[in-house]
Parts: sequence; structure tokens; C-alpha cells
Amino acid sequence: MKLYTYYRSSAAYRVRIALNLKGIAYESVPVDLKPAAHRQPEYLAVNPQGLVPALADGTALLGQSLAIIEYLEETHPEPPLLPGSALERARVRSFALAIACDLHPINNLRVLNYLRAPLGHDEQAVNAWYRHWVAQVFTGLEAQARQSSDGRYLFGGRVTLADVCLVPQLFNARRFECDLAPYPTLTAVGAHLESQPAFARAAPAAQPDAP
Ligand SMILES: N[C@@H](CCC(=O)N[C@@H](CS)C(=O)NCC(=O)O)C(=O)O
Repeated sequence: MKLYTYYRSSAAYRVRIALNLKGIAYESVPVDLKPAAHRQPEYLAVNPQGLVPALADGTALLGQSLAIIEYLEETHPEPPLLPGSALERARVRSFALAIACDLHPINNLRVLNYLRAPLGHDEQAVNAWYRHWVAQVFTGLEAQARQSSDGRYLFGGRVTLADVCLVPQLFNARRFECDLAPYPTLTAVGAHLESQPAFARAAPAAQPDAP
């Protein structure tokens, strides 16, 4: 498999974690978001949505990190990232989707760039936007995690899709200097997961395109 990735992309980070957890060997193909390589025809031929990541499995190409992870889950079921019962799976997906659908899209690079120009907001306002939405979503997730977590994993005492989404989002939040003190459960789980080899190897600093 080939993963079209950018070291700091949290959506690509999710897929890197899932690939590592499942022990799937892959080749990294860096797509540099800074000069907007993701908008060039070469990359649009890979992923017409113009976003990173994309996965190539043989001749098949896939975009959207959660669709890719669900594909990996079905094609490489071990170890499972979704639990055994319908209710548990829905809870894990609910947590993951709060990050992937509610939080990440409104703090994405293209949204922040649009706030800068043409809307004309300065860096202080852009950072305030970013931190506001992190706080909104993390507040609910912290309350949920207090109920479900054993302090090491979010659900069921083992790694799930929810953990796979949490760690990259914590990385983003730290990058934008969000105050994480109100979320002790999320940060404790994050600290435990980041020490696991599959997560550590997926970290931005460990990527071949990291500066
Ligand atoms: N929902 C997509 C989001 C992908 C996405 O937004 N990726 C970011 C990097 S984390 C990106 O390519 N941003 C480019 C841009 O916003 O212009 C997924 O989960 O794969």
C-alpha cells in the first residue's frame, strides 16, 4: 500500500496509526501542503477531493481517513479497532465522528486560510477561532471519556478508532497552544497511547517528510 501523507496532517496521522496497529507495511508518499501540492493536478488525479490522506491499495485509490480506516478494518480485521457489539461500536464511532466531522473540518487549513484571506482576520483571531472549537468539542468528549475510559484507552480497555482519532487531535491542539488542563482524562489517555509503538511511529516528528 501507498499512503499519500503529510507529516503534520492529523487525518493522515489517523491512518498511519491504523496501518501500524494492523501491522500493514506501506510506503509514504509525502504531499507538501505548504506550497499546496494537494491542489496540483498530479495529486488531484490521486484524490480529486484535494485533501490528504489518500491510500493506494494496488490500483485502488481511496480518500477520507475514516473511510480508509473502515476499509482497513474490513480487509485486515486483526486487531479490531471497533468493538464487538453494535452499541459499543456506535459509542466508539460517536466519539471518533465528533473529532472527524464536528471539530477537524472547521479548523482545517483551508478554513483557517479563508479566515485570513479573504475575510481579513489576523493570527490572533484565527487562533481564537481554533481554540474556541477545540474547547467546545473537547468539553463534551472529556465528560464522555470520564464515563468510559480506564485512563489508558477511551473505550473497553483496548485501543479503538476513538483513540486513533484522539491522539492526532491532541497533537493539533498542542500545536495551536490550546489549554488542555480542563481535559485530564483525554490527556492521560493521549499520554498513554503516544508511548505505544504504533502511535509513536505514526507521530509527525517520526515521518520522513518532517523538517
Ligand atoms: N475529512 C477528511 C479531512 C482531510 C483533510 O482535511 N486533510 C487536511 C490535512 S489534515 C488537508 O488536506 N488540508 C488541506 C487544506 O485544507 O487545504 C479526512 O478525514 O480525510
